[in-house]
Amino acid sequence: MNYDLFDNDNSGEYWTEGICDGAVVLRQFATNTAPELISVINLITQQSPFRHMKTTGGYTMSAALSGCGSLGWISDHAGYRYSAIDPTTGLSWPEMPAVLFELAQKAAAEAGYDNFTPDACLINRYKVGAKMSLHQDKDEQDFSAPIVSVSLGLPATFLFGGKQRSDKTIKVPLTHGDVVVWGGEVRKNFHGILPIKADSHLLLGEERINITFRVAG
Ligand code: MD3
Ligand code: FE
Repeated sequence: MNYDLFDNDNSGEYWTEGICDGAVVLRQFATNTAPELISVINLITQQSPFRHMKTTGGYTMSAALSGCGSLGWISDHAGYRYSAIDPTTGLSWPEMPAVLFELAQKAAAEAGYDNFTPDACLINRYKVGAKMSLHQDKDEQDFSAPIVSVSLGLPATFLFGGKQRSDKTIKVPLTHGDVVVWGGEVRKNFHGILPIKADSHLLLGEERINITFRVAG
């Protein structure tokens, strides 16, 4: 692991940890902007409310989903895909606020991806006990672009696996303000989130929110 101290232009300190080729954690990169992120998420979810999607196997996901940007991720009888229309409202997803877009673009640039231009921003809400089982993200069109993820609120244990479900996993703790850039070699690796432990966070209470930015279309 390599640790380096930096300062972003919001005068917040952050440090980087390389997980492996293609995956880097920017610890505390989003801490300073977190209050602003939370307020825009509140506006987004007034327009496109959190909902529990069904898996193709018929299970209801314990994490609730919303999103913004020109594309959002949906799941129904026909399977998983990106859609320009939010099926819950019948309308477009809310526009991606500049504070979200700019945070994602800056984080990607830190990891060596210039001009990252996400068209989908998925917002996952985990209450205590919610989890995300091991899966791959492969509904996007462009796998050369990285995924940028931002963790807010309660801490989580991220499970990071390999190309096959049965590959060994490592655990990566993610706390409020951490940003991870996943690209290249690991873009299609299996990953998941262990059940969120009971606790309370000063800004978000008994919740964890994860924001992921993708080039989906
Ligand atoms: C590694 N979300 O929305 S974000 C998802 O914390 C998802 O809500 C988790 O997995 C969460 O699909 C994890 C980190 C993440 C996202 C995508 C990845 C890690 C990834 C794709 C490939 C490898
Ligand atoms: Fe995922």
